Amino acid sequence: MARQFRGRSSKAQGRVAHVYSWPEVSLPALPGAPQPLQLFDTATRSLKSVEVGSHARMYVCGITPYDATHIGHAATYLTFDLINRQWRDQGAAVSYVQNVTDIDDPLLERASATGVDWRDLATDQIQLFRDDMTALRILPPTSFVSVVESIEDVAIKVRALLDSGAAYYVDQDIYFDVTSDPNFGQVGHYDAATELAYFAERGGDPDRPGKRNQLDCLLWRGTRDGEPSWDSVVGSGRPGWHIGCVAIALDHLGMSFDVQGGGNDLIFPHHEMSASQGQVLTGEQPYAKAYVHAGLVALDGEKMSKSRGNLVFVSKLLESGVDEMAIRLALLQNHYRTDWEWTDSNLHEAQARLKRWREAVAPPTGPSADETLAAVRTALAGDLDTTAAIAAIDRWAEHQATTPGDDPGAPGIISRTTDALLGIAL
Ligand code: 5CA
Ligand code: ZN
Repeated sequence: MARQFRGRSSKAQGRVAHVYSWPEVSLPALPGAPQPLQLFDTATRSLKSVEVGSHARMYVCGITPYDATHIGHAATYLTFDLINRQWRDQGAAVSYVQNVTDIDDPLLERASATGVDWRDLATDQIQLFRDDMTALRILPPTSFVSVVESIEDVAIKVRALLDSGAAYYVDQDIYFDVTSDPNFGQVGHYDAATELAYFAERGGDPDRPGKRNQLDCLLWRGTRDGEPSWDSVVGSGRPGWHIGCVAIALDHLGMSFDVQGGGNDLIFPHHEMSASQGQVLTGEQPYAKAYVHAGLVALDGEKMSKSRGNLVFVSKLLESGVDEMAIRLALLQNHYRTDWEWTDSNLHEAQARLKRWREAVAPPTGPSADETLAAVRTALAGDLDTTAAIAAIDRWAEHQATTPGDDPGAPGIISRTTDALLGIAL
């Protein structure tokens, strides 16, 4: 059983420790000109120029801290790390916000099933995630924010939705009325049957009596015996899933931020509900300028997921002595938008490639690297085409192996290119 936790709102009491991000990664500067970034936007179903000027703003949905960090999580956070690196190469300052869903049904269920206090489970898993992100050289968020530390802000948003008529009570719980947003459905573009199926599969309760619409989602769950709850401006209870992300995104980034990110399992309902709630709360549009979604990683033919338990953990691979840069390169060998399968041969290919690259940059001279750097930049600027970027480095390494070049700056430029743009330290 999850131990009962009753507390006042976190900020009011200052009881909840702030969750800390992980260490900064230094980025070498590169010569030449960066390229403007284009990304596939789920909402417009097209490639979109993501022009950020001197300041970029990105929100990426964070983990629910149990069973972290599997290779699927790592692939998703790596995708947004590449975007971060593209913007940094352009000289932009990046406000990068990531949440931790440290209060939600799946976390409480796992804690209860394993007889662990839900807070201890979350704390341990967040630390594991930080360590894995650090090992994989993922740039840390500028704000790493937990839902528990944001409960007062969440409750204020729920109160505002109630006051405007966009939210209503069902017994002691509060729901968002999806018809309050005329643009609902414009992130995912799914038909009604698909929306309903995803909603039911991904944490929704379409058939609860008393709801106005089947797709209306929970904003606030009133206190239940044996469940943690907090006192707030909407009474005692705990936040629903989507509104936690909305509160954190709006408080730390504001509306119309550049990229909302996550795996493609979050398109509906999570990012659809987030966009709607943000738009209804502020009366402004859009919630995010681009919605970018990473494909899902599978193992043995099925999506890698905590509920199925078919997981490959980053920490286990590291413990078994696998080079962290080989794990990163194995992930980069797949285009972020396609669903793909984790296999040993993918990892072996990455290990062999990493060895070739390291051998190629070891000599003091090499073939000119200017074209290679430009090709890597072009590939990544075109919707993060990592396979083309890797092929460009492969060509340079192959050239070096067959007819070594005499440019004294070249190996250094190649190392800095893989480091700054791909995050691979050679
Ligand atoms: N806490 C919520 C988001 S607010 C959540 O979805 N948490 S999660 O731990 O389940 O997933 C964290 C991130 O990893 C999400 O962006 C999710 O889309 C992504 N993810 C989960 N499973 C996979 C997978 N098999 N392949 C790729 N990405 C995945
Ligand atoms: Zn989220």
